Amino acid sequence: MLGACASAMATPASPEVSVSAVPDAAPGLEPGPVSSGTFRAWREGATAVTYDAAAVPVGATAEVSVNEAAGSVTVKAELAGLVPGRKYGAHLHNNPCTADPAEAGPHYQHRVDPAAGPGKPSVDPVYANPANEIWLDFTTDAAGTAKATSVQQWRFDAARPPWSFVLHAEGTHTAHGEAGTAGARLACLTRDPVPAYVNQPGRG
Ligand SMILES: [Cu+2]
Repeated sequence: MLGACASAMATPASPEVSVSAVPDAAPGLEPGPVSSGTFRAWREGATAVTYDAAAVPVGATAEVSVNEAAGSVTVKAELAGLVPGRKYGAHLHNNPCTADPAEAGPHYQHRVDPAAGPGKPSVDPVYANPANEIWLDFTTDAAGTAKATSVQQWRFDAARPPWSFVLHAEGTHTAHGEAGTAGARLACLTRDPVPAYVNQPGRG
């Protein structure tokens, strides 16, 4: 299944690279608690883009909500307009969406895999697992809708919050050497930004 990793392999997976890319994309902003969008082909400024309209049709929708509490985070995704009865992989990734699916970067990791780096995604199940990353894999119902939830006993690092929700062609793999990979990147939703002080009262 290593061929399925192709897009991830091309990703700048270094945390340093990803973090430095975010302030340019959204100066003074951080991802807000609820983000939604309608998938379209890429256009400048798009926040919901489909890279494969056969698998994520134009007009399909996604909403992602992030609820951070003391010592925990709950992420919920709701989707509609997808291919009925189809399995998709889905995760939160580090960077906002662009015209290039790879630019969403690697998965957000609570404990960052020290072996990962540019062109070298984290495929070690010690780090690439659904307790250390936000996996939201789902199978659509007969109407093409789905819901998924991930609950973690940790919070996002405010210095490097996950900026995107990416849909993949396959369910997420778990074996060593391919853990976290899920085939081609089909679509991407950038989380809606809010001023950084909104969620940090001490800075307001
Ligand atoms: Cu992913």
